[in-house]
Amino acid sequence: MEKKNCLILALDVTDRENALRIANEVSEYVDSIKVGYPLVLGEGLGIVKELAELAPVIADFKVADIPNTDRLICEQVFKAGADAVITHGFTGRDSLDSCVKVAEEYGRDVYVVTEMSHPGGVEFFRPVAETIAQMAADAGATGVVAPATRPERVRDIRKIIGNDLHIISPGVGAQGGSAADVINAGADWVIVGRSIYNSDSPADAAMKICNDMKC
Ligand code: FNU
Repeated sequence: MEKKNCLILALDVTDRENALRIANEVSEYVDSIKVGYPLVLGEGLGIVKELAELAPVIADFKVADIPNTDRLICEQVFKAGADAVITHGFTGRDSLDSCVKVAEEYGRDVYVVTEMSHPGGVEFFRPVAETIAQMAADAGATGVVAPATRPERVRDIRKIIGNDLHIISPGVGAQGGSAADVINAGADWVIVGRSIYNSDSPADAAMKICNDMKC
């Protein structure tokens, strides 16, 4: 993904019409559009191809299965036109290797969740976040997902992965995080959903976040 605005749209609406309207309105401000279960379960995987005409698509399926199933999932995701996939890391190195291998075959990207951004994200992830980040680096992942709600954790994770891996960071706005703070802490991109797609003017909301970050 090319870095222009440091902003990724989390497009968690559930219908095609709204999805395409919002994506069109904000496309000049975002470097990528992240889709997940809400939209894909609502409209089918075909929506990925339509959105990919506007911006590279990150498929946030938090892939977390045995290596063979992970391989099958990643193949479907990349065949559908996604530029990147988000996987979990707690399933272990063999599962992650499987995703990275498919991504390499297709020339696509893999981001690995380290510690999640919501309050419950500290319960199980906190003690293993650094280990998962190190594994992501060792496995040759493109980058990691780390919480904008805890910029200090983004700083910790940056120390582990160095500058070769990217950090994409959700939790800005609706979850309480600040885009500028987490970019200053070492994130490459912020991922923003509700603050943009629930706004009366998604384009203005996206532009304001870009201006705040001065990325
Ligand atoms: P918004 N997301 C997240 N925290 O919020 N993929 C994580 O730790 C993580 C994520 C996603 O709060 C979440 O599913 F790994 O409305 C949603 O799509 O701005 C988006 O990031 C945040 O949406």
